[in-house]
Parts: sequence; structure tokens; C-alpha cells
Amino acid sequence: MMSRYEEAKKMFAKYGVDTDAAIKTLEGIKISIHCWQGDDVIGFENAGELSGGIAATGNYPGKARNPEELLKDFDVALSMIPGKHKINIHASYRITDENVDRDALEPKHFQPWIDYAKERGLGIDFNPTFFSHPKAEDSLTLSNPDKEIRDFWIRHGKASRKIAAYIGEQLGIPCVNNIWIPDGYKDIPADRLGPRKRLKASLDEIFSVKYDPKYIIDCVESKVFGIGLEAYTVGSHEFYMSYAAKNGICCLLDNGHYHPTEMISDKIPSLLLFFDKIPLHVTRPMRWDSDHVVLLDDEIKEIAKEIVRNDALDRVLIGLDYFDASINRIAAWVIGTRNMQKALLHALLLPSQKMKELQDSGNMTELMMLNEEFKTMPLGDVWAYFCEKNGVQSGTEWYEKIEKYEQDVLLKRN
Ligand code: RNT
Ligand code: ZN
Repeated sequence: MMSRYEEAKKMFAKYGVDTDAAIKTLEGIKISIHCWQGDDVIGFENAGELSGGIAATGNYPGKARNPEELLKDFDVALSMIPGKHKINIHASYRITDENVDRDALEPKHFQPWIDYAKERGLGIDFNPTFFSHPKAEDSLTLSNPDKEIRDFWIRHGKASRKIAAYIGEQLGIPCVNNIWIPDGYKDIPADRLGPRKRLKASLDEIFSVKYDPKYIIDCVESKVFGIGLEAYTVGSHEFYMSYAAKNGICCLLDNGHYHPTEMISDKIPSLLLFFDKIPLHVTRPMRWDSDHVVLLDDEIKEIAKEIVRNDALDRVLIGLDYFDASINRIAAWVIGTRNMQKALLHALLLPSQKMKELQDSGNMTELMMLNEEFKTMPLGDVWAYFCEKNGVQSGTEWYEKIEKYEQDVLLKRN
């Protein structure tokens, strides 16, 4: 292993790239790993069905059915993911015996998550849950024309921010609180402005409570359309980007939420000029917001490049958001998270300064040549060394543990 790394190190050094420095930087990057891959976004409220224009398809055996199982599975995933990260949770994952509705949630209902994270040195990010609920059956929450329903969801939004701020304070790591709502219409609406006016007013109310930014990072997540809500989305990109810019909050970019040829790798450098922080939901859309597991594909690499070469590792907050129910869910966590890390390592191992100079001097031929050359540089050897150095298996060995866990634990759940 060492000799392969040493060899790779020399090859990168030839282009002025320091692999040791790249590894050190990668060790400091926290990925926010979403808890909802573990149970197909069901949560712990006995809600049963997922709603809100999103869908987890497949029925691979062994999904987590309760907090104990989910946390146990997450531990298995963590043992195969190098580094220290964050866990991203949803309000619907509250852990309590109380029959508490979403508008009455309190920090104490998330204490087990905080304890879990503290024990493991993890951070936590939070999301209010505006779907899979009787009051969201028509997918109208913060923009609902019915004031009573709107108020219910406003109370939920406020409760969530209070919880997030508490989590951030408890852990000493700021908690990203992300508002995503499904609101929209299946068919052509008669009024596009009204629902947006109501959403704006609801958000104003939710954000009227001030918290220390040391503890909470507020953001809003737009979307182009949801399943069954194809004609109109209240929280569109323009809506939220303007809202966020005007109100000093962040605009979260989910790369499954744009038109298929619209890439968030290109949006990151634009937003970096106007926003302090950019939270991400990294996913893999296939023809729609299908939330397939993140692979080491071109767009993930491009996203990582925009973060790394613009020195934005402390400003772009990388979170994952996919849910595939057709494969082993722990493997899904591990593969997707490791791919995000691999993409970052790939970006860290590029001679970015040299490449920028080539672009600025108009030498696009040499730039192309160099870019192509780097596609076959020994990234894998540096990755393997990074994994071993951080106490996790590289290659495919880790997968044997997943197979064993599937036999011993997951298959016994059904
Ligand atoms: C839905 C949004 C949202 C959810 C999660 C579960 O399209 O991407 O972020 O996926 O909150
Ligand atoms: Zn998302």
C-alpha cells in the first residue's frame, strides 16, 4: 500500500500537486449524511406513506423500522466511511414515546440524537418535515390558502428552528436548518402569485425569531417540480434565491431540483459571490429528481472542483440527499458518501492554479491535454492510503462486512 502511495505521490508531485496536503484537507471535510436513506424516508411517527411529490422505490429487505435499528445501521455505515461527519435528520425522526404533533416538537424530542452524535463526535443538521402528514395531504403547507393549516406549519417551522439552534449549541457545531416544502399544483394554476405571497409571509414569520448564527444556519431549498405536482412549484429557484438574498439566509442547492441540463456546479461560483455559505443536497437525478445513490460521475466531480478550486471548503456545506430502496441501504450510504469524498480528493489533486493560468492565457489546447491526463492519474492509490490512514478499509473489502451484517441482522427483520 505504502509503496503504491509513494509512487502516486511522486507522479502528482511532478505537476506540483501535494498529495499529503490533499489528504490532510480531505480529513477535515465534514459531509452531512442523511439519516433517511436508512428507512426510505419513513421516520418514526408511524406515518407509513411517503408523500410530497418525492418517492423511494424498491423493496430491498432489511430497512430500519425504529430508532434502535436506524442508529445501529448508521454505525455500521460510519465504520466504513473515513473521517468525522454530520448526520442529517428530519423532524419526523423524533425519538419519543409522546404522541406529539409536529407543531409541538421540542428539543427534548431529539435528545437521543444529540447524545448519539456527542458520543461519536458527529455534528447534526436538521430539517422540518412538511410532508407525509395529514395536514399536508394536498401538498399545500406554508402556502395553503387555509390560514389554520398555514399556521400549523408556521408553528412547525418555528419549532424546528428552535430545535436546530439547541442542537447547534449542544454540539458546538452549527446546525443547518433546511426548509423544503412540497407545495405546488398538478395542473395549470389560476393564480401563481397568491401562493408565493403566502409562502413569503409564512417564511417571514418563521424567521422573525432570531438565533445566534453560531448555532444555526438557516436555509431554504427550491425545486423545479414534484411527482403529481408537475405544473407549478410555489418554492421555485427564483423565489427562494431572492428570498434568501434579501433576508440574509442561505439558498440550498439540491442537484436533483433543476432542469436536466442545468448544473449546480455552475451555480456554486455565482452564489459564492453573493452568499456567505452555500448548503448542498448532493444526489443523482436520473431523468427526474429520482434520488439515486451518488456515483463518482462527471457532475459530482465538477461540483467538487468548484468547491475546492474556489477555496470554498468552509463555505459550501456538503450534504447528501438520496434514497434508494432497491439496494442494501447501508451500502447506499457508504458508496454515496465515499464517492463524494473521492470527488473532493479528485479535485484536491488537480493542478488548479496551473489550469486557471492556461485558461487566462487562452491556452485551451494545453488545458484540454492536462485535464485529460489527470483523468488517468492514480487517484485510487491516494484514496486507498487515505482510507487506511483513517482506519477504514479501502477497495471492496468493506463490502464483506455489509454482506455479513445483511445475513446476521437485516434479513432477520422481515
Ligand atoms: C425533496 C427535497 C428534500 C427531501 C428531503 C427528504 O425533493 O430534496 O430535501 O429530499 O428533505
Ligand atoms: Zn433535497
